[in-house]
Amino acid sequence: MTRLNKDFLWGGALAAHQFEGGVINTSKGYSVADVMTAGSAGRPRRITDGVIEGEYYPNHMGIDFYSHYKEDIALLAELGFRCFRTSIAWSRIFPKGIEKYPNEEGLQFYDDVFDELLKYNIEPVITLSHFEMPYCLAKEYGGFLNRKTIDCFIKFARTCFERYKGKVKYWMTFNEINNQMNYRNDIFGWTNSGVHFEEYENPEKAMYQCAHYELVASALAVKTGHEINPEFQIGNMIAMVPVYPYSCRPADMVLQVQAMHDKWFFCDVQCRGHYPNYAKKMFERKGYELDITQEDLEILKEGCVDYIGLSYYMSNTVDSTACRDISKAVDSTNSHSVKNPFIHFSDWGWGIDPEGLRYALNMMYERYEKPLFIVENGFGAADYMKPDGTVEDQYRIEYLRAHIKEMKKAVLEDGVALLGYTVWGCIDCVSFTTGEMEKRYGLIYVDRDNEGRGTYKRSKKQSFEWFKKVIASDGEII
Ligand code: BGP
Repeated sequence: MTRLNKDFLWGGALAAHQFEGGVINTSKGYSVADVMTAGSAGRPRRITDGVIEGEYYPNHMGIDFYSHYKEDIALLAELGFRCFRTSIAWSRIFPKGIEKYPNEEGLQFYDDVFDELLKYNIEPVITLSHFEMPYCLAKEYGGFLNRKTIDCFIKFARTCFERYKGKVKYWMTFNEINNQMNYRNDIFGWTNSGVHFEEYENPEKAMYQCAHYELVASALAVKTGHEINPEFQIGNMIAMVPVYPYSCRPADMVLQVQAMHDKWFFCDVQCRGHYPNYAKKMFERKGYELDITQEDLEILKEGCVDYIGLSYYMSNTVDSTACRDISKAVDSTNSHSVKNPFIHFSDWGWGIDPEGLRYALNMMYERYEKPLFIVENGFGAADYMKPDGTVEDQYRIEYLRAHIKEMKKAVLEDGVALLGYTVWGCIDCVSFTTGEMEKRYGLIYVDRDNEGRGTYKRSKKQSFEWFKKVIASDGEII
């Protein structure tokens, strides 16, 4: 058997802030992502205090899905997509995050998008918050460092669940909730929690407090969703970056286990409904007395996820004998991180490791025995459109092929329960980390450059026809 089941959810993924546009001249409020400038020539994105005139904010236009959604969804249907993952921009529904009533124009937009998807039998897979907290909540409330933000999130989640209960079955709470473990990199704390952790006396402690409130918000959303529609499948979403020991030196093995704790932390709570012992011990050791109530612990218990959504792009490696400046380490969450000599790296330094996907899926399934859903995997490259309008992205085909092969082994040989696979950035969009258009992931090219120039015209890349065949053959022809 080399085919996956007919009900396997093949598709693509995007996030509201990276492709919708429709920020200016609509009723949408600014989100935390909307106040981030584009980076350029290796310079990181900057988080500005509000929207400042004269600065360039690439997310404001995205690729203008807001006005192209019918054309775009028709292309996804042509690919044979069975699902499409996107997010609901929180600040389109509650522009400031604190309003009493939701914004009807925003709600209607997603009704239109979901109706269009369902017209082609494409199942919407929806992330409630993909780095899209209303800017006002971050600014006025201090984001998830404030317990009140939980209520704001739940009001938003409840509104979405009630409004779309007949249209959406698959949900996820927060995108890559574990990114903020990397709290030294400002954009992760900002986009996950609306907080600049480095401004706090103990940034790590601040991060764990935010993490707790977010975990409570996530569990409460799962509970609320199930009350509204017991048929809902509500998952979490983590960035899965498996860590390898550099050698079989016992100290490397122990280090790998410790490094993986950072990767598992959020997922452990969301899947098991309680804090793992290694975290409790760490809080104790470091003297972190967090605001965690008995009621919170009950909520965590009652709000375990139905499935685990994951992104997979790369693996990392740790070496107990190496200890470097954390800001220069390959993985800035770990000072022992080193380059893996057995894998190649993309132009952006992301380690290409297809077998790591099989390894990760096995590890996760064995740990939790819950269905998994690969909701992001893809290859960022500076694609070139030839004068005749074609884009030959053979390197992307190779990347996806290699990963799909390993995914199939995990399902067909190892017995991992997997709901589906969505290619990240199936239509070119604004890159999250760089804020540029140049780092493209799409099967569909969009004529827009780093400065926002271009016609927004969509064109099929070479990978378009290839992926279409993969889906049509249930993954047999890759
Ligand atoms: C994940 C995010 C996405 C996405 C992707 C690729 O971390 O969930 O939003 O952008 O990574 O990252 P980038 O665009 O920085 O290459």
